[in-house]
Amino acid sequence: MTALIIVDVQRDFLPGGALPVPEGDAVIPVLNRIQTRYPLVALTQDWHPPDHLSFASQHPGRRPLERIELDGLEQVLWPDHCVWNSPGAALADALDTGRAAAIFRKGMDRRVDSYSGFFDNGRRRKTGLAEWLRGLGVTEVHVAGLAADYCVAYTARDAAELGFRVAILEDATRPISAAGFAQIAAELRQRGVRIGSSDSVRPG
Ligand code: VGL
Ligand code: ZN
Repeated sequence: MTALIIVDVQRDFLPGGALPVPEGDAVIPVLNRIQTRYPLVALTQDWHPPDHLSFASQHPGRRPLERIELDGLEQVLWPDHCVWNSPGAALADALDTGRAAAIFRKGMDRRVDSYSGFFDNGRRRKTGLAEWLRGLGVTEVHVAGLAADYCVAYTARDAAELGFRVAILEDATRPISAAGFAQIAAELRQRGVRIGSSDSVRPG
């Protein structure tokens, strides 16, 4: 069975939000249209405490997009975004969530960022997504949402490593940086991740 994983389609990642992904809102009509093709749809939601250490505001003198070392891991500093229970953390208003079987939240531990829907960036803790998918008989996942070069790419990479067949739906994702996505996409293809349009990559 193939599941659709919709990553972080939240207000803060849309134009006008705290960490806007260029054209981020363009993924929504595509996702609404293709969801009915999938027997199983899961969502992820970036969900940070207000003092999360990925926020530049927690590091005096630092600014968003600078890189630091955090607990032994390289960390990009972000503007404050997706603060739990804040309006910006809400799923996009226009996203049809009626068919979603579950929402996996991530990023709650202030000391470690969590791009992937499966693990935190240090791979110290699981979200339970892999076990949930396997328990339902899922062998293939199609990943889409925001942002292509961060949470979508990390989710696809981990899914491949966990043994799922994986595709990224190009027309249902947008990157923060196009160059960044091109680089990580090459790496993902080498790991067997397919990257194609939602019309060419169909659920198996
Ligand atoms: C994301 C940066 C920080 C994402 C989340 O959803 O891609 N990017 N937090
Ligand atoms: Zn985040």
